[in-house]
Amino acid sequence: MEKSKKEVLVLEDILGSNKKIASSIRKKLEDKGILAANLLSSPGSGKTTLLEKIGLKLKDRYRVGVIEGDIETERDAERIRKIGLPAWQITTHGACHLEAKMLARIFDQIPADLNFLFIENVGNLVCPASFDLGESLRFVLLSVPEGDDKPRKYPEAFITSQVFVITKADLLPYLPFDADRVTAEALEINPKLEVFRTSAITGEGIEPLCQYLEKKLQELRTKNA
Ligand SMILES: Nc1nc2c(ncn2[C@@H]2O[C@H](COP(=O)(O)OP(=O)(O)OP(=O)(O)O)[C@@H](O)[C@H]2O)c(=O)[nH]1
Ligand SMILES: [Mg+2]
Repeated sequence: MEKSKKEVLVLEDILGSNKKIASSIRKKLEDKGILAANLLSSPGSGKTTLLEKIGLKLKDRYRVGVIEGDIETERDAERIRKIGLPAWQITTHGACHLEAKMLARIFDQIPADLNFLFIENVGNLVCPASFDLGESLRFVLLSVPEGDDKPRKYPEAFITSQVFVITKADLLPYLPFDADRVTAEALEINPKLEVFRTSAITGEGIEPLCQYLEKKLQELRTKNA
């Protein structure tokens, strides 16, 4: 059903004000040398698990923090705290995505000396794509059990991301998921995507992803120097 003119105007207003808050957050974070990454994907595709694996690798050398977005519960933040990282839970109480104003409300709690700030968005491959949170990098995750037909069905998440992570790669031998085809399709939609395959079970792809993040942090430091 087509949106009415009034609905379109309201949406433009919400996205416009979100963009302003996000731009101010991005400037504050980048000025402090904090690299922020916003993770988008369907529920259960492995966002928190990937953050646990990356966090464990990075935490000896860098200061890492995580903002967790969920509709309800503090479960993901508790998982992150268990591995020794600070985590701030935002519960949206029904909203299917995080908005920049939600981050602005907790911004004072984020230590200024962080190197990496990961933001796990609410599990949803649709709405989060429209809301800039002031991140420097956006990740879209797709897990092997979800199927390899998703990039063209949910293009916005792929168009607006810089990084595409195929998660649960350990399941490739058991499921009809063509990783090469899905990679090619994602790159047709957005040729600039950096593509990684990861598995939390075998550890595949975690090190290259950490190296990429370190490279991006270095680029931010060079820009700030
Ligand atoms: N086989 C396999 N299972 C995984 C992998 N990564 C995560 N899982 C499992 O997938 C399930 C969901 O993982 P989560 O990390 O909680 O997923 P999520 O995207 O954070 O979920 P929401 O926060 O609810 O959106 C858990 O049972 C994980 O153990 C992986 O690499 N391989
Ligand atoms: Mg999670």
